[in-house]
Amino acid sequence: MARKKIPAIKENEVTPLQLFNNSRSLISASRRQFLAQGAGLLLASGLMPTSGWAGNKITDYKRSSLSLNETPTPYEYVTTYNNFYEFGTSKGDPAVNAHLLKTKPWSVTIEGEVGKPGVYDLEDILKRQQLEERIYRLRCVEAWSMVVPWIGFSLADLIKQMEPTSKAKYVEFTTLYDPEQMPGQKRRTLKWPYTEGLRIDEAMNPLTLMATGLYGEEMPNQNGAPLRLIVPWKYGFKSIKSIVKIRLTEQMPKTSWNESARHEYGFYANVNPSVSHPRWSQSRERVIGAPLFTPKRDTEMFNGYGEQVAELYKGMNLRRFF
Ligand SMILES: Nc1nc2c(c(=O)[nH]1)N[C@H]1C(S)=C(S)[C@@H](COP(=O)(O)O)O[C@H]1N2
Ligand SMILES: [Mo]
Repeated sequence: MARKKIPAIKENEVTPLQLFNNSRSLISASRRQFLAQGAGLLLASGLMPTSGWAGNKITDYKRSSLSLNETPTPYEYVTTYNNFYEFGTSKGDPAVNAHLLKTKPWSVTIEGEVGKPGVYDLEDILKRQQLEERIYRLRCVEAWSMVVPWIGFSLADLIKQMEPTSKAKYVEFTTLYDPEQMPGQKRRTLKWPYTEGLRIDEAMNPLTLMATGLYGEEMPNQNGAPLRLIVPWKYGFKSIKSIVKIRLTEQMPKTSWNESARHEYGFYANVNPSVSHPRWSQSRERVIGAPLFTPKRDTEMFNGYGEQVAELYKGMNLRRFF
């Protein structure tokens, strides 16, 4: 196979490539392995665009005591092994295609059972939030996981500012719908726009994060820029990306994955090693970016957050409400 040259890049696009070259967060073994495993082929072939990679540093954030004390998955894996069906269904597709998404300016509609509905500029929302870095494990329903230093703010703070009414029992989130920017939406892989939902007490839990960045930088598009949810005790699909609408409701909202296959993806989707997916076990998980031959990791109940969240599900049959 003929090898193409890496195209020349402009100065303002240089950050991600510098990351690869300087190996800021990498040991060379993991870099070699990354290249060997294919994501690097995208780079080598010049297919990896750089314009979708935010790269801008976030400076004003605190470190959170809620962080895991674990080494994060290398940046390359976090930003090239993604599920974001709006940009294609293969893991490498979002890193290649998500540069099509325009994330500035960005507005978020806040509506439903709130005292302060409206269409807000994300910039204005962010002025009122305290950003924190939280190292959380993302455990995908497909039985793999990664550890990511996310940056974001507590969803609870935003909800309080929205002044929920007494009828607010659930929160519904919606991703942007724009097939020109999100070409995966031209295919009916899921019902678009992608939607997700939480019960209000889950949304108000201090662990629940609205993320705007990772690894000290603004969120790369493929990871859900400019605003995504992270619910660390639930399977990854609950962590909806590129959010344009937050609606507080009295009824349980519909969710894209539940609608597409309700026997496989429940509304709760709590990480639970003892409740199998109909087509595979959930007892263990493949650690993305780990050295070759690393054994799978035992999946933990609630992804390890039982102490903080088990109370939310007291008396519920988690086999039935999966
Ligand atoms: N809008 C949208 N959000 C989404 C998805 C998606 O396809 N579309 N995939 C979900 C799934 S299945 C996972 S595992 C996580 C992946 O997040 P990451 O790419 O940052 O690892 O995003 C979730 N959020
Ligand atoms: Mo997932």
